Amino acid sequence: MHYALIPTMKDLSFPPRIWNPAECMDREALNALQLYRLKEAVARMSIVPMYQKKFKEAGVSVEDIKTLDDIRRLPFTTKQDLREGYPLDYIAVHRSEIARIHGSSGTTGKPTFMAYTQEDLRTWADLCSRFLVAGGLQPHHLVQISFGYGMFTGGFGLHYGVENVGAAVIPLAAGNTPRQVMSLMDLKPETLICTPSYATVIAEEVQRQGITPDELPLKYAHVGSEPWTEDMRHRIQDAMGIMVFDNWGLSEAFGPGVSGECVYQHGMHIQEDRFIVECLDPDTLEPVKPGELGELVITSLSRKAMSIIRYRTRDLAYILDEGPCKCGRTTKRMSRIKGRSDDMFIIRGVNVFPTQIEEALLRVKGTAPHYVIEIDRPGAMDEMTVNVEILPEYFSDKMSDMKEISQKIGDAIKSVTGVRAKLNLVQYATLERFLGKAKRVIDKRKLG
Ligand code: DLL
Repeated sequence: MHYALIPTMKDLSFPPRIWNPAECMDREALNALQLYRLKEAVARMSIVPMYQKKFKEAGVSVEDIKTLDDIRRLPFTTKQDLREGYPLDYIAVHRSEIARIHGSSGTTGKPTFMAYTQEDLRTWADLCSRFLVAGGLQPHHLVQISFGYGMFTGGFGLHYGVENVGAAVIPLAAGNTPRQVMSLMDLKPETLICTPSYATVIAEEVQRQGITPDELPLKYAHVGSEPWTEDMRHRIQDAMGIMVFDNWGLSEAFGPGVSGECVYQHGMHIQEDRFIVECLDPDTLEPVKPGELGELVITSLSRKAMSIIRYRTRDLAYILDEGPCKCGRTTKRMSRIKGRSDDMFIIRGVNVFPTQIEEALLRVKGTAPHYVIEIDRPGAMDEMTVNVEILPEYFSDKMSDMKEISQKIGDAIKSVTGVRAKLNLVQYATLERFLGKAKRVIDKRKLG
């Protein structure tokens, strides 16, 4: 019934700017489809002992899901639940139906495994194709994938998403940055795919080799997998003369492909026919209003191997309080991820996110986009030291010569976060470079 309400491919122009007509459904049809698939997901997961127990404890079954609001009757799933179900107790298909296994990066603990059926892999490729096309990918394009391949979902996920569009892949993977630039110059891909922090490293190598934005054939980059800021976007765009798009996802819900930006770069379109994304107050677990920051809680509606129910992502963002986008997509949009609740640190009673420090640093002319935040408690009080690289033309061995820039950085951090930080201005190219997700915070309180 619901499929008939989706516009057909014939309604769309070629070359495609919208990959899947499901991105442009009208709200009523979309809600009907979501409800149908939510019931399917609950029924599917009801055979998994972990969910049987959870549904029983919550006193809810598939028959109770009558409207979309009834999602709130369903229990949450946490990373801890998946850890307890190690290695794959939470899947809803027979082992023989598994087509691939990936692992979460384990940024904040033991890795967890994620299974996919053949159908899941096709759905996932389609999801990745959607945001790639939204950000300019065309079937005749060439794409350089500079994500790690392997258990991490970034490499393979995007690889099949690109091929699904009919475009070609250079599966270069992360590392050997001079070779990345050689490939950009010689094979001339239109699109680059990597983490935002690795994009800054590639951009830096482009500049080091004296290549101007006009000489670089690259047009677009799709970056994701870690928090980053609007200022970082501008730095990467300006250095390479390209457009950079954000995309969000997590291995518990396929991987990349849950949401992504279109050419208007104004919020990430959520693939609502495949996911329900709630934005909740992390303390009360009540929904927050559009425009208000909350924790994203995700239900994966149609993943056959594991339709995760109300998964607490710990990612903080907000749903945009706006209607359909100029690009024609009707799906809800979300802001960039402001931070993860488990990345947040408290300095003298004030909550601080690494992205706030990034925002402050990059506002100041002369800083390079490379920094490390150290937290320590030498006495009774927490202390935050921000190590940041200064570009060669602004750097001096004498601290007294750098008073002005130091003052500006200190003030910017104070104005963005509300706290004063100790600063350590270091020479350009002395801090660690990251090929994948950057590690921005060293919490010495947890080490000792
Ligand atoms: O990082 C999936 C992915 C790969 C997304 C490639 C985008 C591109 P995990 O390793 O399971 O999966 O890590 C998921 O990474 O909960 C966020 O905290 C963070 N994250 C992912 N995308 C973004 C983004 C992949 N665009 C975790 N902005 C998520 C900020 C992001 N954080």
